[in-house]
Amino acid sequence: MAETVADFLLKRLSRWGVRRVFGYPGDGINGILAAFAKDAHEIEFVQVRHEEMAAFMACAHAKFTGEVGVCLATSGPGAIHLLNGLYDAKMDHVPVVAIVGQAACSAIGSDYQQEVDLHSLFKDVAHEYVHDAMSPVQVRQLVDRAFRIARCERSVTCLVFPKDVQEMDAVEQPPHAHNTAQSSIGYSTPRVVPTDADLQAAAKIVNEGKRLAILVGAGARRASKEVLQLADVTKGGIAKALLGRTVVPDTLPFVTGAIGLLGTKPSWDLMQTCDTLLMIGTSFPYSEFLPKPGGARGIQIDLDGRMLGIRYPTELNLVGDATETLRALLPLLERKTDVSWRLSIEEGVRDWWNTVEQRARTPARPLNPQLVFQELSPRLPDRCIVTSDSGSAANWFARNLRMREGMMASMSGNLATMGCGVPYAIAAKFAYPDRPVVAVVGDGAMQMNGMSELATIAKYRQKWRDPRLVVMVLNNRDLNQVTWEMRAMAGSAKLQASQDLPDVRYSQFAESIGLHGIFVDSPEKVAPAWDQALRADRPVVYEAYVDPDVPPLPPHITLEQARYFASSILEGDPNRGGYIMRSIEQIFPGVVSKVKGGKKE
Ligand SMILES: Cc1ncc(C[n+]2csc(CCOP(=O)(O)OP(=O)(O)O)c2C)c(N)n1
Ligand SMILES: [Mg+2]
Repeated sequence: MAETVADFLLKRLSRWGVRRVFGYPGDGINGILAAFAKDAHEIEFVQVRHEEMAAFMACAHAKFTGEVGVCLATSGPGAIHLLNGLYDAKMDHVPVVAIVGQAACSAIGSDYQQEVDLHSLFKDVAHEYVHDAMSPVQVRQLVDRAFRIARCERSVTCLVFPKDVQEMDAVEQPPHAHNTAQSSIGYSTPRVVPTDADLQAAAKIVNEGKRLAILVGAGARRASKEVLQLADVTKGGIAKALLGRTVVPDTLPFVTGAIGLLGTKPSWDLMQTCDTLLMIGTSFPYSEFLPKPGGARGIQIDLDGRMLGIRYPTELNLVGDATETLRALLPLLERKTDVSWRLSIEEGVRDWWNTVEQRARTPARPLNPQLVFQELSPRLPDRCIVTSDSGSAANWFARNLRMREGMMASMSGNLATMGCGVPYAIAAKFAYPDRPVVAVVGDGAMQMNGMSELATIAKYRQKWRDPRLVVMVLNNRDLNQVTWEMRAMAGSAKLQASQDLPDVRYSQFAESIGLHGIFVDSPEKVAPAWDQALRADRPVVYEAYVDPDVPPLPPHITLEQARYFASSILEGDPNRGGYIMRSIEQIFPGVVSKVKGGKKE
């Protein structure tokens, strides 16, 4: 039988190094699935529960491996389902190629079954490259370009294969003739370094400063050594954007940890008191957590020139790879001998870890969510990979977990979408079957999609050499992060209609599909349950039945926000009183009584 376009497509993907495609079938891609059934390639088809999960997994694969992630969906509904996961990849700047089916060319334009205008659908998310395969001659260059553009733009590209084209005879080698493209395989990452003059200018600014704050993001993840050398020479402190959590370990005394709403107090202090800010590979969005404009001299380094100079009015914006640029910059820097700034950072960091510990040990009903993270932190296995969903878990992931050297961690950064925690963990397990993986996920996200992806874990778990995959669910019966955002930002009471969640027994569900389930509803069970989960011979759902009234407060909560909290709760919040009031009072003594006074209670 002649080789089909679909056969050739898989062969070409193999040539691009693809070993795994995350997808879901449908008759719009039957030709491609038929090619998977043959043995002519070495690509594994991973079946998910929902196409959005396939896109999340492709995104996570790219984040954890640096390779291009690939997802596959059928025409119409399947293609539509991919979108959110693809936006996650686009917004966090990782390469993903989406392959989708389409109605046959012979039917397109007739309002045919499942015929959706895929160009319009993908025109934004895959704007770098979205094309239809209209002829077998074209397929080679389409695949080559989709991969090369995804790699060099670190973005999403999309290939659309009409059904009839998938089954046509392949043309491996387009004729050497007019109207053809002669494409090839391969992409090598270039060395991108600013000019000498720019490096000199950067060195001058750093040398003239006395108090350097270094902020690193995902773009610095391969520059750990250089970032640490920079901190050593300058005696600066290092804060980390969420996606840069593993650039430098939290075990170092001058690493202030996460920044932003989910961040730490020492990161806040670092930014408020520095005189020089050096941002490396980060597009951390919240400017209010950076120094006041004019308060510090700023330099930014990013591989993507479009991301420069948009978060802080930086004096110098350098296009460059983090590692290469720092290597070129380091010899130009003067070694600082005054360590007073460094010592003050270290003191703040020490105090902060004590605060975190204390907050985690504060009793709550029935369990303080912070304790679950606090006990996990020292138990995180070496080389583990941690994924976090969006929700209150992200706060504790950012603040309570001390990441050590050799670990990896990720989440949906710029899109901050719910539902990524479990699919990211699955992709991590496929990419590194010999490494333990821990996902921290809210109950809302579990109900949204995490529970169904547990079935994917049950389906594939035997493939993974190290059986350890723990999905920790924060069962707080609430869309808690938003509940708190409403209280803190808008001064609104909790709206039960939108915020309350059904109480579901996730641990029992896990057991019912062949995984282990552990239910934890009191402080003394937390640590032994982690020991059990991290020793288990199969994936585990660790269900923590926690108190929704523990506030994930921003590190530098303002007086105004504290007043908002207090007044919203007095205005008739169903969870008023108890822990919430105590925690506000702890941070701002007197606020509650003042607000109460104003309300004549
Ligand atoms: C797809 C999507 N829908 C809605 C939101 C807004 N959102 C952010 S966090 C959150 C609450 C998450 O609830 P849950 O998963 O239960 O975690 P919790 O905060 O309760 O720990 C919501 C609704 C979002 N980020 N993504
Ligand atoms: Mg919840």
